[in-house]
Amino acid sequence: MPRFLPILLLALFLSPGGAVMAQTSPALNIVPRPVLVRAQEGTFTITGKTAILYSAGSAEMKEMAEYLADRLAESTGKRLSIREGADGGNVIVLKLNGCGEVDKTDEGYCLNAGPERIVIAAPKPAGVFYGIQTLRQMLDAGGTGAAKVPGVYISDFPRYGWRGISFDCARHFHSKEAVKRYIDLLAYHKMNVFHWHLTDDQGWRIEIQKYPKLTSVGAWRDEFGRRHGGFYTRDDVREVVAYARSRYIEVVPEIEMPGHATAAIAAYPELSCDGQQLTIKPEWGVFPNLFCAGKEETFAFLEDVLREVAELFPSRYIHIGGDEAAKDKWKVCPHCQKRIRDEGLKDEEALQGYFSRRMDTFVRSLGKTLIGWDEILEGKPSQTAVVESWRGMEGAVEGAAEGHRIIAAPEQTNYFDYPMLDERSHIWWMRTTSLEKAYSFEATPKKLTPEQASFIMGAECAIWSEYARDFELDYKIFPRLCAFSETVWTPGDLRNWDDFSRRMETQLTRLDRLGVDYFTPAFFAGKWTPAQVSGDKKTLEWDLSGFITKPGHYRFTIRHDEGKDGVSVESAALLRDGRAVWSDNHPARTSARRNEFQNYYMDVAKVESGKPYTLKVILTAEGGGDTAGSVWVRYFADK
Ligand code: TNX
Repeated sequence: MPRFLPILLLALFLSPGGAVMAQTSPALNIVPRPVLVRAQEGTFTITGKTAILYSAGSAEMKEMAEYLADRLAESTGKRLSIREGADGGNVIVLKLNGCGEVDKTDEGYCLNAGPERIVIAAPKPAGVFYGIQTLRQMLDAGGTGAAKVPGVYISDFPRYGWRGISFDCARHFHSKEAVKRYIDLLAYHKMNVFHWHLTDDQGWRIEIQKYPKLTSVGAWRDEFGRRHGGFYTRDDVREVVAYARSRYIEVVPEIEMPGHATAAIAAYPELSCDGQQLTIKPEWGVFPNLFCAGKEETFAFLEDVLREVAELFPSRYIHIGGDEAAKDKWKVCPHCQKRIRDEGLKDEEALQGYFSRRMDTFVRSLGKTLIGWDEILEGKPSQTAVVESWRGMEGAVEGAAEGHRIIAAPEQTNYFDYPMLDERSHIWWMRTTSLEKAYSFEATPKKLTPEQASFIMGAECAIWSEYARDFELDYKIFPRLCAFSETVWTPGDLRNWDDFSRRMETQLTRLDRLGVDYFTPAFFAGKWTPAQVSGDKKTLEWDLSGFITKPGHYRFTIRHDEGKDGVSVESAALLRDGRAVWSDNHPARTSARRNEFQNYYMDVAKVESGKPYTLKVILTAEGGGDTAGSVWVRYFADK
């Protein structure tokens, strides 16, 4: 008898007969937590003879059966046979039919596991797909053994229909393979939207046939002497969309306008107000390079682009960004000023309203619905426009009051580019978001009326990639994405931080199995004291032999801890056997703000074991040398 059975039977006994019960099995530890989990007698064992059965006559269900067979082969090493039907012993049955409560949504399912068979039933294929994810998590639970499923009845459905991530592939390009891997990880957490941030100041990442320079020029930049960039061809996009679709994930493209447009303008300078030639820089922030709202050519260009985008993405939506558009250039542009006069607009803010209303009309003419960041509210967009609230939840409250549908993505809890609390930020002003804070997110503000609340479609978390190359994405996204997935799937009254953190112990072993390099604290490698650094420039060395053990990426963090003075770092180098194998000579400092730090990244192609590795840092204490600090190391596997 499984260890948890007595507890569950007790819970079952205590709960009112027939009612939907909320308790979850301690040994299953599914994330996001299902609506109802009830233990049953017996255990199902997957053997070489187990077959997967699917509803007759459905090509989609056949594909689903194949998907399940592929995933089970990964986790159990056994490739199961597949056939049509619903009967038989030692079978996993996937079938399309209703099962009570879950029928209220398009994505609910029930899973019934007994000694003879596992049945996953759902009114729609998406539900069957989520039942499969639950089954995968049961098999990946580590402790239970990869081929055994405890007897259980699960009835489950999502709280929100929009459960997404906003994924920035513009600041740093992320390979198609990386994108597909995240799509799989989203599916594992029952998420269904991949909001693809494809254009920004630092890069244009999608091939547009009519404007080849967007990618030949706009997709590349010099990053401190190294060429960085890349883009997705039309075939890449089709491949990603199809891959996501087979995992019930809608890919929503975002083409930013009028701001965050430097890369496009670098390719086609005539799109800006002053026509100046720009270069794409590897610097972050808000830039004044907007598409010109006065010239008709700009609109013709953007409409051409969106026409191609609409053709490539079957999504019902197109995201046009709209955030952080600094209006300096519009203020002095004769074309924009003429537009303001001709259209009787109040000012440049109203001009952005004009801009987004025009794009809204065009997007609707393509048969799609526009989404914009909460800034678009200032321009009074049409009623159908969806508002994505990122500057807190004010945009959600205001937008819902005005009758707009809402996606909640408040930066305070949902931005996973912000460091975890215990890591601290290397930029003193940057917010931090702990796992617990991510878990506390609520997509529906309490002050909404029931009617307003019905406009909340759901939510997104976000990974902005100014500071994230491929190998660092896992570390930022996980485990916070697990918390997020539960905030959008699980009913609010079933959410509980202690219960979640307990289930996360199992979930982390699953992430290990999936090769996810989730957040773990860096290792302490050494420190400096005021006595060591006061006075002139000093050279400090710390032994890192114990840390540099395998190829991959290493991050060193030089951190100020105590004292009123900062330090200026002239250079950092890694020595192997006394000789530099890596160095970074760009000046950096950690100011006296407590725990401010500098990160350095080193790519190690090969490690010579047995040789001593030393980190050598040349630095000068500022002021009177009242400063103490420490050095931390973390390893990142290649992704
Ligand atoms: C704000 S969220 C932005 C992004 C940045 C992000 C950094 C939003 C609509 N705009 O452009 O990458 O902050 O966290």
